[in-house]
Amino acid sequence: MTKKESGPDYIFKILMLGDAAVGKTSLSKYYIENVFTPDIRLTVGIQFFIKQEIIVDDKKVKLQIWDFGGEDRFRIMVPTLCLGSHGCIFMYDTTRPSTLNSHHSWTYIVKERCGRDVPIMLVGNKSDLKDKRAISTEHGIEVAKRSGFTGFSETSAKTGMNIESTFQAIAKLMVKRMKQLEEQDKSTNTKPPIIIGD
Ligand code: G3D
Ligand code: MG
Repeated sequence: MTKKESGPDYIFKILMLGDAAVGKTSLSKYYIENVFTPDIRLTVGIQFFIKQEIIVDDKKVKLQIWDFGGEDRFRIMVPTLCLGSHGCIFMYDTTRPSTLNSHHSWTYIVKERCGRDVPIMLVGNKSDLKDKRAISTEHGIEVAKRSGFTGFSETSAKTGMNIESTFQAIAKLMVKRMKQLEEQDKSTNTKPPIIIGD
């Protein structure tokens, strides 16, 4: 008899946010397919990616990656997209400082809508473009600390650098948060039901 496959312990929704052309779609695609596709057109609205299974602290985790288009006219959708999100990656382009400066308006909405304890990673992409770099790693870390991000990393959707470890890191933070919520639930749920009218 073959052993029945069990499903994931957790299914997490991760929101990819950031200005247009910072590399959100390229990074998501690389993570799912391990390829860099240079001719990705500007994402319109929203695109979904599914990572079937990763293992985090002995838990099976499935990731739904919601890749937001980033165009200003779609910004109005973000508060709604935040509903039910377990984590968020805010991406900027290490060669364009304006893309880091815009994080305030995005992360404000995420914290308001998803909850203050939802993990948000700050991710500087295009780190392969060494000659064009305009934001140092140190500055990125400083902004992450100052602005209340849960984590920081630098990636390249071209070489694949740090992509696996970035998603693994946010998944670990989300598992930790879920375990904490489950514990809280247990401790507040110890009273047995009362039958009225007996
Ligand atoms: P977005 O989804 O945030 O809008 P895209 O960004 O993934 O569409 O990427 C925008 C452009 O940046 C694309 O170039 C893509 O190939 C390129 N890009 C994305 N990530 C990286 C990276 O890490 N390194 C380098 N060198 N380029 C990257 P084109 O020219 O196709 O518009
Ligand atoms: Mg895109």
